[in-house]
Amino acid sequence: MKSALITGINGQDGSYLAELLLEKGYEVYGLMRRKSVVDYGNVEHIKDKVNFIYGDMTDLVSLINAVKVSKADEVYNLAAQSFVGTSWEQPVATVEIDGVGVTNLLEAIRIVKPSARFYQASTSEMFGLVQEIPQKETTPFYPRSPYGVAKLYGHWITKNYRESYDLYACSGILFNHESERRGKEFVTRKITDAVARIKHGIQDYLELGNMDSKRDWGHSKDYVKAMWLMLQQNVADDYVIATNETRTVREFVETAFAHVDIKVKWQGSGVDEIGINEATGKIIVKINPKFFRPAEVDILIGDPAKAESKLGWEREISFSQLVERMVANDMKLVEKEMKIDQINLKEKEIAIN
Ligand code: NAP
Ligand code: G4F
Repeated sequence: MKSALITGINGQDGSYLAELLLEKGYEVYGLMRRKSVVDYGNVEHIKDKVNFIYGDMTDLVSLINAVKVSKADEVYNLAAQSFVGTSWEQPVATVEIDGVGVTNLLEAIRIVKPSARFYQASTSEMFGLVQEIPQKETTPFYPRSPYGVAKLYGHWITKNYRESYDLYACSGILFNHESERRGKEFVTRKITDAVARIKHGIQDYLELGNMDSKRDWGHSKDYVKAMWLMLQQNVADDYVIATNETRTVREFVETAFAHVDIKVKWQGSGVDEIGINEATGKIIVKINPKFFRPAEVDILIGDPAKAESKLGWEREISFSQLVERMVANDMKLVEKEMKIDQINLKEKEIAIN
């Protein structure tokens, strides 16, 4: 039985990867940060099948321990301060986790088990101010956020350890991938959650920043398969994982509302742009400048040709299916929340009477 260590196991990708590796018969170990209230996040449903190890990417000792305890054949480094917006508010923490943290983990592997295969979660955010369209493995990098800069360090240190110490170390340059498990601060989940609340009449409108920025959006479940494939090759290499399609945030908004039969009509421009429910005339989308970033990545579109030909990777979930799944999931969650609120209200009324 192979053993795998996943950092960031309770995040979006960590949870899908853990499910995939368990299906394949791996012994799965997950590195998790200690919290004041125990919270398994996205792996609550499989917590009895995973071996958890407490640790932190900024603590080398804890990583040495994790590699020792897990005796991992494969190490997937998915842990990160992954929200681009926060990286301007916490630039130092971001580089310590997303940059130096990668060196810590590579050192732990080099010291304890150099035969372990290593996956680094690199990102299309490293392309930033894009130098080529579409972006591929050879496209020059130009990061536009402290997050992008920190991840670029993680990317290069992975390559450097591969070349310096002959470690089997790969970077997957993954473009945006979302899911029903995506954090609600990311634009896609923020939109699908708001769509469900607006449809159910418990939220009036959705506030967004730059709706013109374009992203190449896939589903996390498809992308974790690529991570696994990268560690099953004869030679370690880096790969772009993307859909080769790009859409604006505005198009995502329109598609999400369309899944609950609401047609959005746009009026105005810039910060005065609004989205109106065509059927009711109500404003359902507004711009709030606080969601604009100090520097923006205007367009991302990746070319996954190398991964398709060398790894045999292909995505299965289309853009429309991705949005449909996210909206359907949030509709269910909001309905559940409303039912609980009703029960609580009834119980309060009974107690008062
Ligand atoms: P996510 O949901 O935010 O998960 C990040 C995970 O990292 C969480 O489990 C978090 O744990 C953990 N973590 C944060 N700081 C840590 C620390 N100091 N020590 C140990 N663990 C720590 O992110 P995701 O979407 O699954 O992404 C997975 C990886 O892929 C990240 O490295 C991200 O930067 C990268 N990536 C993501 C995308 C995308 O579109 N999703 C694209 C390209 C690359 P807590 O619960 O304790 O916070
Ligand atoms: O959903 P986002 O926050 O994702 P972003 O910045 O593209 O980063 C994600 O993808 C990267 C891969 O390229 C990952 F490495 C990273 O970890 C993360 O998973 O924002 C997407 C776009 C941006 O252009 C942002 O300015 O949406 C725009 N946007 C417009 N209004 C908004 C909002 N983003 C957020 N989060 N919230 C808004 O209200």
